[in-house]
Amino acid sequence: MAHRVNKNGMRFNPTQLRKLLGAGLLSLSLVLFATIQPTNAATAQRVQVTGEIIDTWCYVTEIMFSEGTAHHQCAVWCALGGIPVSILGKDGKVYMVLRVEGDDNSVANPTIVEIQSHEVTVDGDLYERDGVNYLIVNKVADDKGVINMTHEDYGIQPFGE
Ligand SMILES: [Cu+2]
Repeated sequence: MAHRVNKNGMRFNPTQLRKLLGAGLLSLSLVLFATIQPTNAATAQRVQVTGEIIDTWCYVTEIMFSEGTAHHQCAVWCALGGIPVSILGKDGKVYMVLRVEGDDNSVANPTIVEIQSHEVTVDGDLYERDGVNYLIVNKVADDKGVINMTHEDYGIQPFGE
């Protein structure tokens, strides 16, 4: 059997060498993996946001008037259907809500469906990534209900019509 002798005079047979090489590659790849982790990962910023909970699909497409009482029914159905829910902040920014008060469901989240179209003030963690504002709502600090009375001008917008 062929043996190789290392600098310290230790002998390794091919199987031992393969095991050593394997362990070396494994630790090298672990080091590389740790090194190439993205360094620009978004860091959370504690924020308080006041604004209206909106249905992003109708907000973006403008297929139906997307705010206030006129849109409330549609907004609830859109949220239940899995359309991402956001807050249209009084600062003019849109915050995509990823989670509300520890609720793990981001789709058809019952907590957010119940406050759809409401004007709220929330405390949360803001992640700004590539131009998008993502918000993890830790607490709904104030809930004024649906106070944007748009149905007087636009009528009630039924879902799916
Ligand atoms: Cu809608």
